[in-house]
Amino acid sequence: MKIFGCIVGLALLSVQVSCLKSPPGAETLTACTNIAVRKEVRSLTSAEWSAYTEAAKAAYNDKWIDWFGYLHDRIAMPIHGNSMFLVYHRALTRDYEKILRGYNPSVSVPYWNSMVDYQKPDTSAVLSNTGVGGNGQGDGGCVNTGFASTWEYSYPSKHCLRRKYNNGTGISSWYSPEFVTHILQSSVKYSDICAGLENSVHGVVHLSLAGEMDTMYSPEDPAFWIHHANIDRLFSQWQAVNPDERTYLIDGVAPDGSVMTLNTPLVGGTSKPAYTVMRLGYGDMCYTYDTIEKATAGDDASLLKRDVQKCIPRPNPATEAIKQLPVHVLEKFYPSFANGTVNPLENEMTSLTPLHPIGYDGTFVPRSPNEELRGKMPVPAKLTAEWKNMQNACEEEVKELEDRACAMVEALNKANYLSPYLF
Ligand SMILES: [Cu+2]
Repeated sequence: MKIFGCIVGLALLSVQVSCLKSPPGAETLTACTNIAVRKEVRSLTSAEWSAYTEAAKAAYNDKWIDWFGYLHDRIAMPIHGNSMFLVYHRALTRDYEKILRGYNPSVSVPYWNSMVDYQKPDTSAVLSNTGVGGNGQGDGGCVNTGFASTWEYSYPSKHCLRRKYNNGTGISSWYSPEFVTHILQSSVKYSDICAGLENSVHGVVHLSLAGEMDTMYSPEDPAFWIHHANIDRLFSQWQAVNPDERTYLIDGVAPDGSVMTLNTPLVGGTSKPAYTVMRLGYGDMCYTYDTIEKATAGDDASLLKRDVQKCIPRPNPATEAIKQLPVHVLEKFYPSFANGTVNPLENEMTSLTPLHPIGYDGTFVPRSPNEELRGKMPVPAKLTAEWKNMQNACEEEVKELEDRACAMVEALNKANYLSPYLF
């Protein structure tokens, strides 16, 4: 009888058995005794942020950043445009985190929730002097702000840290929390969430920051790691919505064109099979995310703080707004909101306090059609031909996703939905 990984619980008169489907080999992965919690980069204390940047600087001085740029470049083809993408980048980000923890064991890689910056990414505090720095300057396009402003790399040849925003001094719109919520709720298979994230948030942030970020040695930009921690967070949340089914769910195409399985070896200097990185908190994957902790601790993510005057929980205006969309829009884009089964983990409308909260008393007032104060949701930037080529992306898959993003924005604007993340 196989009881490993099963949680046996009594529910009323019936016995409910919830069983994680773990593959052969996974039983050798031991539970971590210490689990690091990755937090949003803006929610770190200044001491936590400076510990992180000091560890990153030490890794830079020891040429680790050059190494990661070289490694990622050398294996660029097998790790993008197929089902290796999420699992490989999870392993890579964890390897980087372990290097940093060698300098300071208290450090974790923070994640950058770039979705909340989607309307005007260049104004994000993350891209400022107190964060990872901003746009490159002058002919060389060297970044002269942020903690890596003096960094120089030797791979592929001697150069500074470069960025070149895709709109000159600005950056075109990114993917919104609304769209990522859609991806989280509508992805059924591993290959859905893998391609959905790779070709939306992942690609657009990379190519619009440009400089190092639209090359295959992009790990040389410190933005790479906090961006990939965010992609991994979304993958982890999607898994955690239904751990029994999704922890070890994998499908799609492997780098060699065969079917991706849990035993497909991760590429890039390791022959470890994919199953070794599927379950957070086990084996080498000794970390989690603050959003997962909050959701599983029973914090009702649909509620923000208490209303101080009335002493009652205050509904999250972001979630309230989206729930009031017409039923046909909900059914098309937000199946879990439509059928009332939403799990906080598949609702990105709650992971960070909206920049511009509305309806604090809990009543949501839709924007009137002629209200000029707030803009309509912008359509996210599209992947460029060069990017798709470099990433080995499936043209039809990308087009389907971008059309869906466009249709979602149109439907929400038509319903006079007011995104709390718009200026
Ligand atoms: Cu990559």
